[in-house]
This record gives sequence, C-alpha cells and structure tokens, in this order.
Amino acid sequence: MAARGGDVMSTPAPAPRLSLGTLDAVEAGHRPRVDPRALGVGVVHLGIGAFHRAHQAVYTEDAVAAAGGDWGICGVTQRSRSVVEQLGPQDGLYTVLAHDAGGSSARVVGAVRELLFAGEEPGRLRALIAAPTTRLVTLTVTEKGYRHDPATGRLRRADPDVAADLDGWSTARPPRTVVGQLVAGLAARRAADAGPVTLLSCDNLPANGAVLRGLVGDFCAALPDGDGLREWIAASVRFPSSMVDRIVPATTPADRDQVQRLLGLRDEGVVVTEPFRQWVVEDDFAAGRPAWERAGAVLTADVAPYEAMKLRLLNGSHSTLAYLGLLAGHEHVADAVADDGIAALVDRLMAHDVVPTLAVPDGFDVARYRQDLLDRFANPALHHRTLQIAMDGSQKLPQRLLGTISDALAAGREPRAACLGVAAWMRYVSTGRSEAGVALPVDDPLAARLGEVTAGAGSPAAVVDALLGLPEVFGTDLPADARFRALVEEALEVLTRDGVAGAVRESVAS
Ligand code: CS2
Repeated sequence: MAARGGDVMSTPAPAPRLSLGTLDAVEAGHRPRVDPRALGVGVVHLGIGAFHRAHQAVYTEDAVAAAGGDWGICGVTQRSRSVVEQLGPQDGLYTVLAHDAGGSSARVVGAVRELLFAGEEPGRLRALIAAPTTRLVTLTVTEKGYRHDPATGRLRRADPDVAADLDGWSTARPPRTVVGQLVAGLAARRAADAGPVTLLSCDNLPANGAVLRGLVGDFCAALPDGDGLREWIAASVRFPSSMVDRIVPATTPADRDQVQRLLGLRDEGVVVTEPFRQWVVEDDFAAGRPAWERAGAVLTADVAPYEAMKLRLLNGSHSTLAYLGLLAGHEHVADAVADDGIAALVDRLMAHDVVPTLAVPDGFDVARYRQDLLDRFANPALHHRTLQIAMDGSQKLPQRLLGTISDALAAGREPRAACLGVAAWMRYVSTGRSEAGVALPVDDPLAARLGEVTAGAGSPAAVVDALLGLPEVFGTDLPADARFRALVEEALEVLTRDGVAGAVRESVAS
C-alpha cells in the first residue's frame, strides 16, 4: 500500500474517474474499509472541505468498519459548489494521500454518501437535520463561520448575514449562516418530533461545543417565538466539545497525478495530509455516535486540557511560523522551521511562553508532544504553504496566541516569543509585503478594516496602537495592559529595523 515518494513524473495519460462503478478496479489495499453501497446516512456534516475528509470521515469509516452502524455522512458545502462538482461524479469517493519523508500511502474513503450545496438546496438541508435517521450534525466551518465575537463568545447580531437570517425568519427566507441553518433544522426537527440529536463542532476554537451551544441559544433568543425552541434544544440537543488535529495542506495537481498513478483512476477530490491524526471528543451524545474509540479517538469527560494544548502549542506555533516565515520569504512551513532562528523562536514560544500556561492531562508527555510538533512541521513532503495558515488571522490570534500572552502576564512572565508572533502578524497585515518586497495578499474577513486602521500609521508604535484598538480581535483587557503593549511595540520595532533574523535572535536571547 505504501508507495515510495520522490519520483517526479510527467502528467499521466487520461484515466477513468474514481466512482462506485470503477471502485472494483482499485487494488484491495487502497479500497474503503466499508462497503459504501451498504452504508446509510446518519451524520450531516457542515463544511465538507479537505480537513473533514482527511480527519472525521476517516475516523468514522474506521469506526463503522470496526463496530458497524449507519453512520454514513451527508457532506454539506456552504459557500461553493466545487466539492459537489469534485465528489458528485465520484459517488462521494475520494482518496486520502498521506505523505511523509519515507513515502506516501493512498486510501480511498467511502464514508461520504451524499453531498449537498446549502446555497442551492436549503430545504433539503433543513429536512436532513430534521430527519429521524440523522443523529449527529458535525461542523468544520472554520473560525469565521461561527459569526461570533471571540472575546465574548456571543453571536454578532450586527453581522449583516446574521441580521438578514433573523429578519428573514418570519418570511421563511432560508438562512445562510451556519447558526441560522442549524436553528432552522432544529426547529423542523422539533416540529417533526424526530427526537434528540447531537451537534459536534470540530473547529479550532476553545470550548467549541459550549461556544456553539451559546450561539444557537443567542439566535433562538433573538427570534420572536424562540422560547419553546430553546427549551426543546436544552432537553434534546447535546453540544460536546472536541479537539481535532491533522495537518491538511491544499491539494496540488501533482498530488492528483500521484494518486492517478497509484490507483489507475482519476480522482478530482484527493486530499493530502500527514500520517499523524488525533481526535479527543467529549463523550456527551444525545442519540448515539460511531465507535470512534475503535478508530483511535479519545472519548473523555473533559476536552479542555487537550484543546488548550493543541491550540496554543500547535496552532500558536503554526501561526507564528506562518507570519515570520512569510515576512522572511519562506513559502512552506517546512522551509520556515528549517530556518534555525525561526525554529529556535518557536521552540522558545512552546517551552517558555505556552507550556507553563497549560494544565497538562495526566500521564501526557508534553516534551515529547513538542518535539513531535517540530518533526511534523518539518515534514518535507507536505508542502504546507505559510500563506494558507496566515489567512483569517484576526479570527485565529485570540485562541492561538493571546490566551497564552494573558496567562503568562498574569503569572508575572514576559511572553516575548508570543508577542513577536503578534508583531509579525501586525507587520504582515499592515505592509502586505515580505521583507524582500514581494506582495502578500491578506485574506481575512477583517481585511478591509485592518487596512483602514493601519493606513496612516507611520511608525511601529502607531501600527500597534491602531491594531490594538480592534476589540473584536484583542478584547479590552490586553490592550489596556502596558506590559503587553510595550512587548508588542518593541517586537515590531526590532522586526521593522532588523528584520525577522534580527528579531528572532533578540527574542531568543532575552
Ligand atoms: C493551521 C491548521 O491553517 C491553519 O491555521 O494551523 O489548519 C492546522 O494545520 C490544523 O489545526 C492541524 O490540526
């Protein structure tokens, strides 16, 4: 099943498309572990991007293979129909291609049994959430998909799409936000008396289940007749939290060609990933769940320690690598960690700034976890672009770096490396250029605002001042802390004057 990597080849000749009809041509070792034809749908997944396909869908297929159950997935795409175009003609089948230095392995996954583009079929989405056969709704809609204020966790009622969903409720205009869609589905489920259901967030947010429960509650509270629905939800719906982990870079044409050579079939839905995967799930389900523990997931009463560890160590390091790496001209994460100065800075971020803030789960070897992260980042076969991680920074900084900074300051420590990460983000969003002058697009829901507030800022201190004035990113406590302001200002000054190399050297030496 493993194929040696490194063999650069030309584009293969045209081949038939992967589908149920051609699946028998795939070698046994690459085939799905369940019979996709026999798998009924029990899960509705909102946000069927590459991450879900490389993570929860794989766990779910393995769980069904081990313990059975109709836990096939209906994958819902929110914004673009491209996933439906990729996977529709393939009957939901796609290949997970895992790369590391030793080679690649390919596996066709059959857990996704239906596809739905919410923009075109809102009624079908509502009916699916209301169907008695649906016992689980899972989500990977990214941080910005929640339309919440990260500082308070509350629904942004002023968000134009949220406001339009609330206004349109009485006229039966189909909701377009995730929370609106969920509440519409739950209302239909209540009306149909279809019984309890679980909503499981799989996004990189702390306490993601509690956040989702709060947002659904906020939405209901804003409806004229939402009280009864709120009571029904409190009694019938569970919102467990979960920590998800697998690095999933964007797929390239070379990856699709590699799969074609391995399978002999064309797969337009290939997802690329690393061999590693981890999932820690709060075991609180209203209507059953796949036996994910049989697939290697950890089911536990309390996810919080795992979540903080993963968000602060992995994602905090990732974002820091991305911003410093972009400024220094590194296209991929592996290039950024191969830069000794940046690697030393990330090591210091983890050891000095983050680890003392963590409540490490019993028996967990955090030193080993840190080393494993550095090894995973260095995976030379993954080609994970720093620009991909840099996107949506305004939505990511709070849980990745700012929590670490607040906790460290509260304990009387100076989190210099984390503040340099924040300063690197500031330099990136305020200049939109690398140190060599290469233009770097800023892909962020707040991009326009970030540009506006920093437009006239001439000095590093002015840039810091402008950006710390955004409560939706920084809240109000941190900007009022003179130590934080001074550390970020100093980091941005050094970054501006001496570049990434000088700034990481100074930060590591301090
Ligand atoms: C990355 C994550 O794009 C990003 O922001 O930090 O997607 C990261 O690869 C995953 O969380 C790893 O589990």
